[in-house]
Amino acid sequence: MRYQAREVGVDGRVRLVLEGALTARDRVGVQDFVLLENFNSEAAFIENLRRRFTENLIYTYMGSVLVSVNPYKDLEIYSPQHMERYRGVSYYEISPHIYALSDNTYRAMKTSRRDQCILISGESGAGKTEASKKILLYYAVSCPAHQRMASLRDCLLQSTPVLEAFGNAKTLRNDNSSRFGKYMDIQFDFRGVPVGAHILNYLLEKSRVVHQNHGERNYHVFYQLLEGGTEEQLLHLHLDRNPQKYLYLVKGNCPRVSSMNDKNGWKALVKALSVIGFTEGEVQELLDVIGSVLHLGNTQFGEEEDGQTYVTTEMELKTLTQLLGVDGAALTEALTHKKLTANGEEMISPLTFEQAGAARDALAQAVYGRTFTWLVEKINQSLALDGSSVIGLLDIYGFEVFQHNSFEQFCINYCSEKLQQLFIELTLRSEQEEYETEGVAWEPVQYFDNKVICDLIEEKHKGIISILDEECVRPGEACDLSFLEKLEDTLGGHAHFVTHKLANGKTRRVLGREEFRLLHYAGEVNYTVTGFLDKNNDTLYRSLKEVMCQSTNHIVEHCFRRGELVDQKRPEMAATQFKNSLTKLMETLMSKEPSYVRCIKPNDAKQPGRFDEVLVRHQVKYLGLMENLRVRRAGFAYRRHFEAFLQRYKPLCPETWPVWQGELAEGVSTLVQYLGYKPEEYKMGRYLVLSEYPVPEEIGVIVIQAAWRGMKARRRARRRRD
Ligand code: AD9
Ligand code: MG
Repeated sequence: MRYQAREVGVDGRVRLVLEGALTARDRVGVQDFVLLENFNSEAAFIENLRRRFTENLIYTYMGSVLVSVNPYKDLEIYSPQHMERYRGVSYYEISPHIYALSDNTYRAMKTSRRDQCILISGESGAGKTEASKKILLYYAVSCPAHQRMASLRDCLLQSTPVLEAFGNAKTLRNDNSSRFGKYMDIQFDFRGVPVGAHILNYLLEKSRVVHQNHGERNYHVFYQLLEGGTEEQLLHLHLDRNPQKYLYLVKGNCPRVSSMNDKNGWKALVKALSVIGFTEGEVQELLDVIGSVLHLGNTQFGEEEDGQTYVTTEMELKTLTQLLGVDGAALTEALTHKKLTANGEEMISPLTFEQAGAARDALAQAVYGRTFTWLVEKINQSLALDGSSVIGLLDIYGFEVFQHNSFEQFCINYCSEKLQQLFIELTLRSEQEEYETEGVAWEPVQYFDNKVICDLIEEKHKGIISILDEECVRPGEACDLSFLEKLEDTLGGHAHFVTHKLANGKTRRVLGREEFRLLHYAGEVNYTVTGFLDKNNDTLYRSLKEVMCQSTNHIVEHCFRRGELVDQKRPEMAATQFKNSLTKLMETLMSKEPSYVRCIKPNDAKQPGRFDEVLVRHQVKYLGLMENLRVRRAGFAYRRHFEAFLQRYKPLCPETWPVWQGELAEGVSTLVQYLGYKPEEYKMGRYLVLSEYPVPEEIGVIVIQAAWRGMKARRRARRRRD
């Protein structure tokens, strides 16, 4: 039996009958790639995406994976009425939607009592964050809630504008690019009521605070404050509305973004902070921190003839010390000198002009980065309550390539590799292994396994991160270039690693002497090693930490703990910390039942209605969508243990209802034959029944209802007779 699905549009109109209505299908394509006649053809796959995109049908299924194409315009498909339409409805009854995936995941959590997670992937600007916001909205609005849970719902929704203001920025790829990773656990009680949540944040791109590439901006919050803050607030912070006055905001030469309204962003942020429960005092201190970062950026140094460095911007420094709540003289001293401890004795040594500038930038990054973590902690406090089941939601930075790629892109793209690895692990590989275990005849589908690139980056002793760490602690002349040399020595000849040196001693012109190229699963990226060591070391002079520890601003004081000063152990370096947190994240995700949203970016111009086939084809390729489809098509997307299958569907067949006395496998066979499955549409494994389609549950419901009605009618008739 092949389920005949109509595509009921989100507007409620029937758009197409999948089987048969060829004219409609020609126009809007198929709603599940599994139904594509020519499922081996990449051209047919992309044509299907294009047709749907043209009709504003941005979602398409591939079995239970949801493929989403960024429309770059607001579609009227996310209202509460749309949510209502998707609640409790089977996948195939209505047009594919992010709400359908959210609802199915929710129901799977409730019925199976297994923790779920939704993994959203795709390159920068493909629509991951928008997708995660829609999912969150769905749970916050459409799940059953108690009166007292209303505040939790508000906090959940309001966490987004806060984290976006502080953690998102305009890049060349995306006007609202996430510069941090976010994993959120939404906790539900045994009735399915959301009762709490917890956010984990991953590596914020701190370097953006002090430097932006051309055409990019610093974090939204700075522009929002200058544009939307009240006169009194700006007066108190000694800030001017013109972002051009702040050196930390001018590097990208892009103070305004047409798609962003900073004033409204500020209003949303202030409201969100208040809903989440930030006190007025906390908000004021938070503003002081934001203002202090801008003043720090304008703090300049001069050089005496004897080489001594001094602060030239006295007024800036005065405001800075007021806002940070620290001693002015101590801060000046710490910005221009460093403390060294040798043989138990403390020595003060002056910083050069360049070193003082670097110390200032390191302080700005530390203050901002730690404040961001404090914000996440505060939000978590407002959401904290444990539930019995969890839906995890992962929205993390997407693969990105710029003209100039540094340590940050290296970490972001490494993260993308790990997520792809997880996808392969959980879909392509495990599905195929399951056929073997089940003893089902199967023709293996070939796919590119990016483990080789993950290993190249993270392997102990030999991987790029290990080599970087070693170089960071090597005494003597270690520098970015010596790191590159080490990479060449250890990894030269690796199929996914390239530098300007060729094996025959000649040089490769296309790469600079400070660059290495990684052949990522999603494309080639040239990384410039400049700054790798510093960024990985992520050091802040001890004397600056000491000053910050004494701050009267509670946020700063909380962020710079005295314990840090006495701790002799060297903290893990940035890349290793990131690697370890990703490993933990992968473990968390592996322990849950995954659902996938694969986001596709239709064009690089961020414009609606433009479908760039070359760009889309590239994404379809590296996301492994064709392989994914082949696995689904060649195999059986739906699988159930015999017992669970019988238990659920036995009312549909008179021979298995109410009790099946024989062998489980025999009962399942009887049932599927009764349901009209053709032999090629299902397979019996050792313990599982595998089928191309799920038994449409609504059929079950209708039949059960009919049976009940029949039974009741018979009873009534009997009563009347009696
Ligand atoms: V990054 O890796 O964080 O740089 P994302 O998160 O994948 O990236 P994002 O969700 O921020 O991309 O989407 C980029 C922009 O596309 C948004 O700011 C919207 O303007 C636009 N977008 C994305 N999805 C939708 C949508 N479903 N409806 C309307 C959308 N616009
Ligand atoms: Mg994002």
